[in-house]
Amino acid sequence: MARREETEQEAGASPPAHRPTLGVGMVGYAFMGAAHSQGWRTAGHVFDLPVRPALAAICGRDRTAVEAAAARHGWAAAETDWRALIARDDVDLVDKCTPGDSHAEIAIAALEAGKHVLCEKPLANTVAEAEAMAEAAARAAARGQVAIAGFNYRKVPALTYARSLIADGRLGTLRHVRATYLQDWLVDPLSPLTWRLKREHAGSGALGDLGAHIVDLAQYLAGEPLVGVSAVSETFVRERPLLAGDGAGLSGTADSAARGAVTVDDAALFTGRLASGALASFEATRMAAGRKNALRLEINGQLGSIAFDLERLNELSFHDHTEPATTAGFRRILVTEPEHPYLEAWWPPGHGLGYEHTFVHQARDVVRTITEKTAPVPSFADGLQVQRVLAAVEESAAKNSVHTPVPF
Ligand code: SOE
Repeated sequence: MARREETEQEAGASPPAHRPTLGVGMVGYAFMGAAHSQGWRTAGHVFDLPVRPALAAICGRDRTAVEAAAARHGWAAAETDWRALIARDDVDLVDKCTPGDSHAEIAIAALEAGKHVLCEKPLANTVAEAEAMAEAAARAAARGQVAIAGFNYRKVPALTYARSLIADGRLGTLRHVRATYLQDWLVDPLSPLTWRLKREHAGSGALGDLGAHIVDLAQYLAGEPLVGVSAVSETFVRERPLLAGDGAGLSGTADSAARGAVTVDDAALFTGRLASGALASFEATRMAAGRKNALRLEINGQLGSIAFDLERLNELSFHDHTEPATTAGFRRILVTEPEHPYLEAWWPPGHGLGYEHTFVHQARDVVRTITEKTAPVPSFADGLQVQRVLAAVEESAAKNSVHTPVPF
């Protein structure tokens, strides 16, 4: 870590000067790059951290675009070669925000160069890549380096709190996990063929993009792994217009007439079994008209249930089944008290947080993990476990692609 002390001039009015810095180098500057930038920029201002994240350099292939991103998001320098970014003395941690096809190569190179790594989800495009990353992370851990997978929704205070309720036994033995993640940005068949729709770049479609989140959350909240799955998936729109320009956002602008093949799923539905025997169901789709970012979870146990909806992320519904039936029922907990996870540093009760705060919490946790030398969570091993589930889902969906008629 750069033990360079920042000067008053560099630090500005806040956060407090003379704190050592953790130099961050980010690869990628589109949607996730912008979200992670906000996290790194804000964490040291909101949380009382022993070292302050310093936005050392950002990297992208297009010089003009990456310089614009550096200026917009507050990065001190811009690089066009990720190897040069990793080699910089002022970079202690490499944050990977590019498509999955480059995760393994860059993350492993960064770890071997002695840097800490934060890598966006899904950890990789294949199990083999994720295994190589987990092995590199284990070798690096022995040298005191940290490798963390970017499952940011674990950092929603209501979900972190739900995890503690479940770990404390408030739900008793778990019976059901029900998880859906619904978006609608591919409903329009003329929405163009971005990298997210190409297997060679994204690995899979809604499954890896959205399913990875709910698989991770199910395992994180339940505190146990999925041990078997059965799946169906579909690509409803098999050809889409080619992209005009680089299409950094979700959908981008379509070119005129030319079409290309969509090589990933639009939707994946699967059921599974957790190690304890609880049953789980999952639905990940970008074809749910009207649903923008609807991540919903319900978990039922012998003693109670919790329910969560990302579109109302400051709330957690909790039903305590040990209460008299006449008064029991789901009640809404507003997760904005200073005693709730991460809330001690934010606004007074009821003032609420949003999507971007998950990235601030992620940055805070990465810094604390490095400085307090605690085990990284979620680790690359956790990311690998999710990758194995995604691969099992794809395998099962491939077998189920021929519909077996059900006799009446
Ligand atoms: C697009 O579907 C996307 O940005 C995902 O890639 C993110 O992981 C999710 O948090 C929001 O939706």
